[in-house]
Amino acid sequence: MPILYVKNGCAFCARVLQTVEEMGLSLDIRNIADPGIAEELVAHGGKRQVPYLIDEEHNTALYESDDIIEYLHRTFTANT
Ligand SMILES: N[C@@H](CCC(=O)N[C@@H](CS)C(=O)NCC(=O)O)C(=O)O
Repeated sequence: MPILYVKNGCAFCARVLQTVEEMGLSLDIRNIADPGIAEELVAHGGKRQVPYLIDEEHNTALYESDDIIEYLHRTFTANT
């Protein structure tokens, strides 16, 4: 399951979370209010910035909200 790092009061995170909800996706949402989670984010991505998406199944990690939203649509929209 993809992991999405967020924090409270972050408009960029809210935009991504709205897309996640609209698309009905199951993501592991992790909030950097927890210092251990913030450390985990920096260890993986190299900087403390949210939103940050990790999709190990597709070898993808993204920081920019626009990129994340575009990626979610491209990767998880059914081709029917
Ligand atoms: N261009 C980025 C901006 C992301 C951004 O500015 N994130 C802020 C929170 S809204 C952040 O991570 N600041 C560092 C921090 O809160 O520790 C995007 O669209 O995702």
